[in-house]
Amino acid sequence: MGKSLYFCGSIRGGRDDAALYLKIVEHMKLYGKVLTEHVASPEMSASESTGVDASLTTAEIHDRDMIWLSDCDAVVAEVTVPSLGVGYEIGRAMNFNKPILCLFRPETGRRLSAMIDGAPNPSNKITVKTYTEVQEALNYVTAFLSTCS
Ligand code: 6K6
Repeated sequence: MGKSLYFCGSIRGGRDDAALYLKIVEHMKLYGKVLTEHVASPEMSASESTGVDASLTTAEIHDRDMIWLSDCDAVVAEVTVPSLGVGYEIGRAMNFNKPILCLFRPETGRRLSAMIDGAPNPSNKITVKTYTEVQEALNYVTAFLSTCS
């Protein structure tokens, strides 16, 4: 059976990388079901509530996403565009002891939060990888999901 996967990407933090999220999510779908596919949808907007989630309250979105996060096999987060929601999901996923891959593009000139960059250590399952081209990110996703149970 395929894995259950959780993708994190900025929504209200800004949609600059939405096209990139779509490529990562499409690649993740080779390995299992991506529960949060809507995060990569071109219709998802930073300023409006659109799509299937439009009728949900923020509490319903939060509680549903936390159930998915607690049930998933692995988490992939694109962290280049800073997002409170993504940071929150990563922290919660660490508490659930989930394997987490964070992907960051330093060439944008952004500096990754020390709370994410400094999180990996031998006692947890979070990894941070930097990349330039999307293919590098997809290769990291392949390697990561091949090792997750
Ligand atoms: C719709 C439009 C704006 O905000 C919404 C609410 N809809 C959401 N639906 C599903 N997941 C969400 C929503 N808002 C945030 N998230 C979760 O937080 C996603 O899983 C993303 O990984 C992350 C984005 O957080 P922000 O702080 O950038 O919005």
